[in-house]
Amino acid sequence: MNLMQPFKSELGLTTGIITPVSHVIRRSLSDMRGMYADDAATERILAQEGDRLIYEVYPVDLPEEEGHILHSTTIIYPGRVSDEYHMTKGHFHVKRDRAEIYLGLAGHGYLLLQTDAGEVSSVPMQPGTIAYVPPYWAHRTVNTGSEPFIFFAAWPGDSGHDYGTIEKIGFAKIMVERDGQVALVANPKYI
Ligand code: S6P
Ligand code: ZN
Repeated sequence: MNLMQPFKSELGLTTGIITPVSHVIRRSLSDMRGMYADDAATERILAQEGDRLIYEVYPVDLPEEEGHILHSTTIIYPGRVSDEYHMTKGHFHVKRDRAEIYLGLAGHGYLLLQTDAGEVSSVPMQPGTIAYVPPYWAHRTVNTGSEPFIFFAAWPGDSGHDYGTIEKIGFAKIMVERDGQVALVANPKYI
């Protein structure tokens, strides 16, 4: 057995940054082409304003193996593409029965979940909210506020990430601003 030594990381509760920084995953609008409902709006923003940063992930460096508990923070910057709020790509776990825990640290948003059968659930999140992603649910987070939405996540080391299914079919519902309110509406592009 290869015995790992105990260690710790420091989490900036207001910044969401975990140190030491092993690596940072940055997703810009161009990384999410085709994921927002309004493709024309995506292309307009890219042409007129450039490639805006949508979210960043700060992971703790650990082996992606059974027995470990992977953990990270996600910072979703505020904004919209047309009327649709900034969000993560969203994924199923490759091992579909692997659950996950999210803890809201700053800002406001929603956890959107969807099953293989297309059932959708939405969980509002604010600082202090512990949101549970049960086995078999794809998950995406959305910043519906005007500040960065920051949360901590922990999940089993052997979960794996399946992005392809969501890239192909999308989420059945999207979070948009309608008449100044946050609304969960049918995704016109959902297959
Ligand atoms: C990992 C966990 C989160 C996300 C992160 C970015 O299982 O759910 O750390 O990776 O919020 O979202 P995505 O969908 O781009 O991985
Ligand atoms: Zn996950």
